[in-house]
Amino acid sequence: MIIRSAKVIVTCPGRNFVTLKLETDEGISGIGDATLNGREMSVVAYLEEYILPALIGKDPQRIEDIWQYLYRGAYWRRGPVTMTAIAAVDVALWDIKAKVAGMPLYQLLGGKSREKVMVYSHATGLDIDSCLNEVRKKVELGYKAVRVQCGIPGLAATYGVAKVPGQPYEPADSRLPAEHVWSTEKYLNHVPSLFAAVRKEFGDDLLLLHDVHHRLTPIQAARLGKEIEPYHLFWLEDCVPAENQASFELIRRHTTTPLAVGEVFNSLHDCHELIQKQLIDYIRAPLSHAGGITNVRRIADFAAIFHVKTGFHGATDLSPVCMGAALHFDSWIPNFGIQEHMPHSEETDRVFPHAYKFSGGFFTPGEVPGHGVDINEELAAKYPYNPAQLPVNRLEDGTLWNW
Ligand code: CS2
Ligand code: MG
Repeated sequence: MIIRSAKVIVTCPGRNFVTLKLETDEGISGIGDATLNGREMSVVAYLEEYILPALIGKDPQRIEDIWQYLYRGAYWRRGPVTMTAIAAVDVALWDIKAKVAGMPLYQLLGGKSREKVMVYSHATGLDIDSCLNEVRKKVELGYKAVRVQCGIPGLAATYGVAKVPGQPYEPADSRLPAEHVWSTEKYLNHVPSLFAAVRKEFGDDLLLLHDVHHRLTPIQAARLGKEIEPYHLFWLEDCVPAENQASFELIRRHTTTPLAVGEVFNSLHDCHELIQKQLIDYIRAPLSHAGGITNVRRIADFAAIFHVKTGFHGATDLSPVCMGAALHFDSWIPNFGIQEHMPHSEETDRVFPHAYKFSGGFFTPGEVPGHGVDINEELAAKYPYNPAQLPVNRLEDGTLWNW
Protein backbone atom coordinates (compact mmCIF):
# COMPACT_ATOMS: atom_id res chain seq x y z
CA MET A 1 0.00 0.00 0.00
CA ILE A 2 1.27 3.50 -0.81
CA ILE A 3 0.04 7.07 -0.42
CA ARG A 4 -1.17 7.89 -3.92
CA SER A 5 -2.46 11.44 -3.37
CA ALA A 6 -2.64 14.13 -0.71
CA LYS A 7 -4.58 17.37 -0.57
CA VAL A 8 -5.43 20.21 1.78
CA ILE A 9 -9.07 21.34 2.01
CA VAL A 10 -9.75 24.82 3.40
CA THR A 11 -13.34 25.57 4.30
CA CYS A 12 -15.15 28.18 6.37
CA PRO A 13 -18.59 26.95 7.57
CA GLY A 14 -18.85 29.83 10.02
CA ARG A 15 -15.13 29.70 10.88
CA ASN A 16 -12.01 28.49 9.04
CA PHE A 17 -10.90 24.86 9.11
CA VAL A 18 -7.96 23.22 7.34
CA THR A 19 -8.20 19.49 6.65
CA LEU A 20 -5.57 17.16 5.21
CA LYS A 21 -6.79 14.18 3.16
CA LEU A 22 -4.48 11.30 2.25
CA GLU A 23 -5.58 8.67 -0.28
CA THR A 24 -3.92 5.29 -0.81
CA ASP A 25 -3.59 3.19 -3.97
CA GLU A 26 -6.01 0.69 -2.37
CA GLY A 27 -8.83 3.22 -2.16
CA ILE A 28 -8.62 3.83 1.60
CA SER A 29 -8.32 7.49 2.69
CA GLY A 30 -7.70 9.21 5.99
CA ILE A 31 -8.10 12.80 7.21
CA GLY A 32 -6.41 14.98 9.82
CA ASP A 33 -7.14 18.43 11.28
CA ALA A 34 -4.57 21.06 10.26
CA THR A 35 -6.37 24.11 11.67
CA LEU A 36 -4.31 26.72 13.51
CA ASN A 37 -6.65 29.55 14.48
CA GLY A 38 -5.62 32.84 12.87
CA ARG A 39 -2.60 31.25 11.16
CA GLU A 40 -4.39 28.74 8.93
CA MET A 41 -2.63 29.55 5.64
CA SER A 42 0.82 29.09 7.19
CA VAL A 43 -0.02 25.44 7.83
CA VAL A 44 -1.52 25.10 4.34
CA ALA A 45 1.73 26.38 2.82
CA TYR A 46 3.87 24.16 5.06
CA LEU A 47 1.90 21.10 4.05
CA GLU A 48 1.57 21.85 0.33
CA GLU A 49 5.13 23.09 -0.23
CA TYR A 50 7.19 20.85 2.03
CA ILE A 51 5.29 17.82 3.30
CA LEU A 52 2.78 16.51 0.76
CA PRO A 53 5.24 16.02 -2.16
CA ALA A 54 7.43 13.91 0.16
CA LEU A 55 4.51 11.70 1.24
CA ILE A 56 3.55 10.48 -2.22
CA GLY A 57 4.71 6.89 -2.65
CA LYS A 58 5.36 6.28 1.06
CA ASP A 59 3.81 3.31 2.92
CA PRO A 60 1.02 4.87 5.04
CA GLN A 61 1.29 2.08 7.59
CA ARG A 62 4.76 3.23 8.65
CA ILE A 63 3.30 5.91 10.94
CA GLU A 64 6.24 6.21 13.32
CA ASP A 65 8.83 6.35 10.55
CA ILE A 66 6.87 9.06 8.73
CA TRP A 67 6.50 10.99 12.02
CA GLN A 68 10.29 10.84 12.58
CA TYR A 69 10.89 11.77 8.94
CA LEU A 70 8.71 14.89 9.29
CA TYR A 71 10.00 15.86 12.75
CA ARG A 72 13.74 15.16 12.55
CA GLY A 73 13.82 15.75 8.81
CA ALA A 74 12.43 19.28 9.19
CA TYR A 75 15.68 20.38 10.85
CA TRP A 76 13.73 23.38 12.19
CA ARG A 77 11.96 21.39 14.85
CA ARG A 78 8.84 22.13 16.94
CA GLY A 79 6.60 25.20 16.84
CA PRO A 80 2.82 25.45 16.28
CA VAL A 81 2.92 25.49 12.46
CA THR A 82 5.30 22.56 12.04
CA MET A 83 3.64 20.42 14.72
CA THR A 84 0.12 21.16 13.45
CA ALA A 85 1.18 20.06 9.97
CA ILE A 86 2.79 16.91 11.35
CA ALA A 87 -0.30 16.29 13.51
CA ALA A 88 -2.60 16.37 10.49
CA VAL A 89 -0.48 13.78 8.66
CA ASP A 90 -0.24 11.60 11.77
CA VAL A 91 -3.97 11.56 12.52
CA ALA A 92 -4.77 10.85 8.85
CA LEU A 93 -2.34 7.90 8.93
CA TRP A 94 -3.88 6.50 12.14
CA ASP A 95 -7.30 6.89 10.50
CA ILE A 96 -6.07 4.85 7.50
CA LYS A 97 -4.42 2.18 9.67
CA ALA A 98 -7.59 1.69 11.74
CA LYS A 99 -9.66 1.43 8.55
CA VAL A 100 -7.24 -1.15 7.14
CA ALA A 101 -7.55 -3.08 10.42
CA GLY A 102 -11.34 -2.71 10.25
CA MET A 103 -11.60 -1.34 13.79
CA PRO A 104 -12.43 1.92 15.59
CA LEU A 105 -9.26 3.85 16.40
CA TYR A 106 -9.54 3.30 20.17
CA GLN A 107 -9.21 -0.46 19.61
CA LEU A 108 -5.98 0.04 17.68
CA LEU A 109 -4.60 2.23 20.51
CA GLY A 110 -5.26 -0.43 23.13
CA GLY A 111 -8.98 -0.71 23.67
CA LYS A 112 -11.37 1.14 25.96
CA SER A 113 -10.32 2.19 29.46
CA ARG A 114 -13.81 3.70 30.07
CA GLU A 115 -17.28 3.33 28.63
CA LYS A 116 -17.72 7.04 27.95
CA VAL A 117 -15.73 10.29 27.89
CA MET A 118 -16.65 13.09 30.31
CA VAL A 119 -16.64 16.54 28.69
CA TYR A 120 -16.99 20.09 29.93
CA SER A 121 -18.92 22.81 28.16
CA HIS A 122 -18.74 26.60 28.33
CA ALA A 123 -21.09 28.95 30.17
CA THR A 124 -20.42 32.63 29.60
CA GLY A 125 -22.22 35.85 30.43
CA LEU A 126 -21.66 39.57 30.47
CA ASP A 127 -22.50 39.57 34.19
CA ILE A 128 -22.91 37.02 36.98
CA ASP A 129 -26.68 36.61 36.58
CA SER A 130 -26.38 35.84 32.85
CA CYS A 131 -23.56 33.41 33.67
CA LEU A 132 -25.83 31.60 36.13
CA ASN A 133 -28.50 31.32 33.41
CA GLU A 134 -25.99 29.76 31.02
CA VAL A 135 -24.68 27.36 33.68
CA ARG A 136 -28.29 26.30 34.30
CA LYS A 137 -28.77 25.57 30.58
CA LYS A 138 -25.64 23.39 30.51
CA VAL A 139 -26.72 21.49 33.62
CA GLU A 140 -30.13 20.91 32.04
CA LEU A 141 -28.35 19.50 28.95
CA GLY A 142 -26.68 17.00 31.27
CA TYR A 143 -23.14 18.35 31.51
CA LYS A 144 -21.39 17.33 34.74
CA ALA A 145 -18.64 19.93 34.22
CA VAL A 146 -18.94 23.55 33.13
CA ARG A 147 -16.34 26.21 32.40
CA VAL A 148 -17.56 29.61 33.57
CA GLN A 149 -16.30 32.89 32.07
CA CYS A 150 -17.82 36.25 32.97
CA GLY A 151 -17.63 39.84 31.80
CA ILE A 152 -15.59 42.07 34.09
CA PRO A 153 -17.24 45.25 35.46
CA GLY A 154 -15.46 48.23 33.92
CA LEU A 155 -14.10 46.32 30.90
CA ALA A 156 -15.83 46.51 27.50
CA ALA A 157 -14.83 42.96 26.54
CA THR A 158 -12.87 40.08 28.01
CA TYR A 159 -11.73 36.60 27.03
CA GLY A 160 -14.24 33.84 26.69
CA VAL A 161 -17.49 35.79 26.83
CA ALA A 162 -19.79 35.38 23.82
CA LYS A 163 -21.14 38.64 22.42
CA VAL A 164 -24.63 37.09 22.41
CA PRO A 165 -25.41 34.87 25.42
CA GLY A 166 -25.67 31.24 24.42
CA GLN A 167 -24.02 31.81 21.05
CA PRO A 168 -20.70 30.08 20.31
CA TYR A 169 -17.71 32.19 21.36
CA GLU A 170 -15.50 32.81 18.32
CA PRO A 171 -12.47 34.95 19.14
CA ALA A 172 -10.95 35.13 15.61
CA ASP A 173 -13.40 37.77 14.47
CA SER A 174 -11.57 40.23 12.21
CA ARG A 175 -9.08 40.35 9.31
CA LEU A 176 -6.64 42.25 11.48
CA PRO A 177 -6.50 41.67 15.23
CA ALA A 178 -9.15 43.48 17.26
CA GLU A 179 -7.69 45.33 20.23
CA HIS A 180 -9.12 44.54 23.67
CA VAL A 181 -8.39 46.34 26.96
CA TRP A 182 -7.56 44.34 30.08
CA SER A 183 -7.31 45.12 33.78
CA THR A 184 -5.86 42.43 36.02
CA GLU A 185 -7.01 44.32 39.11
CA LYS A 186 -10.63 44.50 37.96
CA TYR A 187 -10.49 40.82 36.96
CA LEU A 188 -8.98 39.60 40.25
CA ASN A 189 -11.48 41.62 42.27
CA HIS A 190 -14.41 40.06 40.39
CA VAL A 191 -13.74 36.36 39.78
CA PRO A 192 -14.10 35.07 43.38
CA SER A 193 -17.63 36.56 43.56
CA LEU A 194 -18.51 34.75 40.32
CA PHE A 195 -17.66 31.35 41.76
CA ALA A 196 -19.25 32.16 45.13
CA ALA A 197 -22.48 32.83 43.22
CA VAL A 198 -22.21 29.66 41.11
CA ARG A 199 -21.56 27.46 44.13
CA LYS A 200 -24.45 29.12 46.04
CA GLU A 201 -26.83 28.47 43.14
CA PHE A 202 -25.66 25.00 42.02
CA GLY A 203 -24.08 23.43 45.12
CA ASP A 204 -20.83 21.52 45.45
CA ASP A 205 -21.15 18.62 43.01
CA LEU A 206 -21.02 20.47 39.70
CA LEU A 207 -17.45 20.42 38.36
CA LEU A 208 -16.38 24.01 37.68
CA LEU A 209 -13.51 25.18 35.48
CA HIS A 210 -12.13 28.59 34.61
CA ASP A 211 -9.67 29.83 31.97
CA VAL A 212 -7.44 32.77 32.92
CA HIS A 213 -6.02 32.73 29.39
CA HIS A 214 -2.37 33.53 30.20
CA ARG A 215 -3.10 36.90 31.83
CA LEU A 216 -1.62 36.82 35.31
CA THR A 217 1.82 36.88 36.89
CA PRO A 218 2.70 33.96 39.17
CA ILE A 219 1.96 35.85 42.40
CA GLN A 220 -1.37 37.10 40.99
CA ALA A 221 -2.21 33.51 40.00
CA ALA A 222 -1.28 32.40 43.53
CA ARG A 223 -3.67 35.00 44.94
CA LEU A 224 -6.52 33.93 42.65
CA GLY A 225 -5.90 30.22 43.26
CA LYS A 226 -6.01 30.79 47.01
CA GLU A 227 -9.11 33.05 46.93
CA ILE A 228 -11.15 30.51 44.94
CA GLU A 229 -10.12 27.46 47.01
CA PRO A 230 -13.45 27.55 48.94
CA TYR A 231 -15.19 26.90 45.57
CA HIS A 232 -12.95 23.87 44.81
CA LEU A 233 -12.63 24.25 41.04
CA PHE A 234 -11.88 21.21 38.89
CA TRP A 235 -9.13 23.35 37.36
CA LEU A 236 -7.79 26.87 36.83
CA GLU A 237 -6.45 27.03 33.27
CA ASP A 238 -3.56 28.94 31.71
CA CYS A 239 -3.20 31.23 34.74
CA VAL A 240 0.30 32.28 33.61
CA PRO A 241 2.12 32.06 30.25
CA ALA A 242 4.19 28.88 30.63
CA GLU A 243 7.36 29.50 28.64
CA ASN A 244 9.10 29.74 32.03
CA GLN A 245 7.88 26.43 33.41
CA ALA A 246 9.66 26.98 36.77
CA SER A 247 7.44 30.02 37.45
CA PHE A 248 4.63 27.62 38.33
CA GLU A 249 6.56 26.62 41.45
CA LEU A 250 5.55 29.91 43.06
CA ILE A 251 1.87 29.31 42.28
CA ARG A 252 2.04 25.75 43.54
CA ARG A 253 3.49 26.91 46.88
CA HIS A 254 0.41 29.02 47.59
CA THR A 255 -2.64 27.15 46.42
CA THR A 256 -4.25 23.73 46.12
CA THR A 257 -6.49 24.82 43.26
CA PRO A 258 -5.73 22.31 40.46
CA LEU A 259 -3.89 23.79 37.47
CA ALA A 260 -4.30 23.02 33.76
CA VAL A 261 -2.03 24.26 30.98
CA GLY A 262 -0.88 23.43 27.52
CA GLU A 263 -3.33 24.21 24.72
CA VAL A 264 -0.57 26.28 23.07
CA PHE A 265 2.08 23.59 23.61
CA ASN A 266 3.26 21.39 20.76
CA SER A 267 6.05 19.32 22.30
CA LEU A 268 6.92 17.42 25.48
CA HIS A 269 9.76 19.92 25.83
CA ASP A 270 7.15 22.64 26.42
CA CYS A 271 5.90 20.88 29.56
CA HIS A 272 8.59 18.43 30.70
CA GLU A 273 9.44 20.40 33.85
CA LEU A 274 5.81 21.27 34.62
CA ILE A 275 4.94 17.58 34.58
CA GLN A 276 8.03 16.13 36.25
CA LYS A 277 7.88 18.60 39.15
CA GLN A 278 4.11 18.09 39.37
CA LEU A 279 3.52 21.82 38.95
CA ILE A 280 0.30 21.10 37.04
CA ASP A 281 -2.55 18.61 37.30
CA TYR A 282 -3.81 18.50 33.69
CA ILE A 283 -2.00 18.72 30.36
CA ARG A 284 -4.08 20.16 27.51
CA ALA A 285 -1.86 19.83 24.42
CA PRO A 286 -4.34 18.63 21.77
CA LEU A 287 -3.76 16.07 19.02
CA SER A 288 -4.09 18.73 16.30
CA HIS A 289 -1.35 21.06 17.61
CA ALA A 290 1.07 18.72 19.40
CA GLY A 291 2.17 16.42 16.61
CA GLY A 292 -0.79 14.05 16.52
CA ILE A 293 -1.48 10.73 18.24
CA THR A 294 2.10 9.51 17.91
CA ASN A 295 3.47 12.50 19.85
CA VAL A 296 0.66 13.19 22.31
CA ARG A 297 0.76 9.52 23.33
CA ARG A 298 4.34 10.10 24.48
CA ILE A 299 3.35 13.25 26.40
CA ALA A 300 0.38 11.51 28.06
CA ASP A 301 2.42 8.47 29.07
CA PHE A 302 5.10 10.72 30.59
CA ALA A 303 2.39 12.69 32.41
CA ALA A 304 0.94 9.49 33.89
CA ILE A 305 4.21 8.82 35.77
CA PHE A 306 3.70 12.13 37.67
CA HIS A 307 -0.06 11.85 38.35
CA VAL A 308 -0.88 14.39 35.64
CA LYS A 309 -4.03 13.71 33.62
CA THR A 310 -5.11 14.75 30.14
CA GLY A 311 -7.61 17.57 29.58
CA PHE A 312 -7.47 18.16 25.84
CA HIS A 313 -8.24 21.51 24.31
CA GLY A 314 -11.47 21.27 22.34
CA ALA A 315 -12.54 24.76 21.30
CA THR A 316 -14.55 25.31 18.12
CA ASP A 317 -11.34 26.21 16.26
CA LEU A 318 -10.30 22.56 16.55
CA SER A 319 -12.33 20.80 13.89
CA PRO A 320 -14.66 17.82 14.34
CA VAL A 321 -11.80 15.74 12.89
CA CYS A 322 -9.68 16.63 15.93
CA MET A 323 -12.64 16.05 18.26
CA GLY A 324 -13.34 12.64 16.76
CA ALA A 325 -9.74 11.47 17.03
CA ALA A 326 -9.48 12.94 20.55
CA LEU A 327 -12.53 10.99 21.74
CA HIS A 328 -10.91 7.73 20.61
CA PHE A 329 -7.69 8.72 22.42
CA ASP A 330 -9.71 9.78 25.48
CA SER A 331 -11.48 6.40 25.48
CA TRP A 332 -8.17 4.56 25.62
CA ILE A 333 -5.73 6.67 27.68
CA PRO A 334 -5.52 5.44 31.29
CA ASN A 335 -4.74 8.90 32.76
CA PHE A 336 -7.72 10.62 31.19
CA GLY A 337 -8.96 13.73 33.01
CA ILE A 338 -11.61 15.49 30.96
CA GLN A 339 -12.28 16.65 27.38
CA GLU A 340 -13.26 20.18 26.37
CA HIS A 341 -16.39 20.38 24.23
CA MET A 342 -17.52 23.56 22.52
CA PRO A 343 -20.35 22.51 20.16
CA HIS A 344 -19.57 23.25 16.51
CA SER A 345 -22.17 25.01 14.38
CA GLU A 346 -24.73 22.94 12.51
CA GLU A 347 -23.16 23.93 9.20
CA THR A 348 -19.77 22.72 10.49
CA ASP A 349 -21.29 19.40 11.53
CA ARG A 350 -22.78 19.03 8.05
CA VAL A 351 -19.36 19.58 6.45
CA PHE A 352 -17.79 17.05 8.87
CA PRO A 353 -20.18 14.11 9.34
CA HIS A 354 -19.07 12.09 12.37
CA ALA A 355 -19.83 9.00 14.44
CA TYR A 356 -19.25 10.50 17.89
CA LYS A 357 -22.33 11.03 20.04
CA PHE A 358 -23.19 13.19 23.07
CA SER A 359 -25.35 11.94 25.91
CA GLY A 360 -25.81 13.29 29.42
CA GLY A 361 -22.48 15.07 29.74
CA PHE A 362 -20.44 12.35 28.07
CA PHE A 363 -19.35 11.40 24.56
CA THR A 364 -18.79 8.03 22.92
CA PRO A 365 -16.45 7.95 19.91
CA GLY A 366 -18.47 5.60 17.69
CA GLU A 367 -17.67 2.10 16.44
CA VAL A 368 -16.94 2.67 12.75
CA PRO A 369 -13.41 1.85 11.50
CA GLY A 370 -11.03 4.79 11.85
CA HIS A 371 -11.68 7.93 13.90
CA GLY A 372 -15.20 8.15 12.53
CA VAL A 373 -15.09 11.62 11.00
CA ASP A 374 -15.28 12.46 7.30
CA ILE A 375 -15.39 15.62 5.20
CA ASN A 376 -18.08 16.40 2.66
CA GLU A 377 -15.80 17.99 0.05
CA GLU A 378 -18.64 19.23 -2.14
CA LEU A 379 -20.24 21.05 0.80
CA ALA A 380 -16.85 22.25 2.08
CA ALA A 381 -16.24 23.94 -1.27
CA LYS A 382 -19.29 26.13 -0.70
CA TYR A 383 -17.58 27.89 2.23
CA PRO A 384 -14.52 29.79 0.98
CA TYR A 385 -11.68 30.77 3.29
CA ASN A 386 -12.41 33.95 5.22
CA PRO A 387 -9.21 35.47 6.69
CA ALA A 388 -9.64 36.16 10.41
CA GLN A 389 -7.21 36.70 13.26
CA LEU A 390 -7.30 36.46 17.04
CA PRO A 391 -7.43 39.70 19.06
CA VAL A 392 -4.56 41.36 20.85
CA ASN A 393 -4.80 42.67 24.40
CA ARG A 394 -3.57 45.88 25.97
CA LEU A 395 -3.50 46.99 29.59
CA GLU A 396 -5.39 50.19 30.37
CA ASP A 397 -2.15 52.18 30.00
CA GLY A 398 -1.67 50.77 26.49
CA THR A 399 0.93 48.13 27.34
CA LEU A 400 0.63 45.16 24.97
CA TRP A 401 -0.41 42.20 27.10
CA ASN A 402 -1.33 38.52 26.71
CA TRP A 403 -4.63 37.91 24.98
C1 CS2 B 1 -9.57 28.66 24.95
C2 CS2 B 1 -9.67 28.69 23.46
O1 CS2 B 1 -10.96 26.77 24.82
C3 CS2 B 1 -10.08 27.33 25.47
O2 CS2 B 1 -9.59 26.89 26.52
O3 CS2 B 1 -8.31 28.94 25.46
O4 CS2 B 1 -10.95 29.13 23.15
C4 CS2 B 1 -8.67 29.58 22.75
O5 CS2 B 1 -8.91 30.93 23.12
C5 CS2 B 1 -8.85 29.43 21.26
O6 CS2 B 1 -8.73 28.07 20.96
C6 CS2 B 1 -7.84 30.24 20.50
O7 CS2 B 1 -7.99 30.02 19.13
MG1 MG C 1 -7.89 27.84 27.19
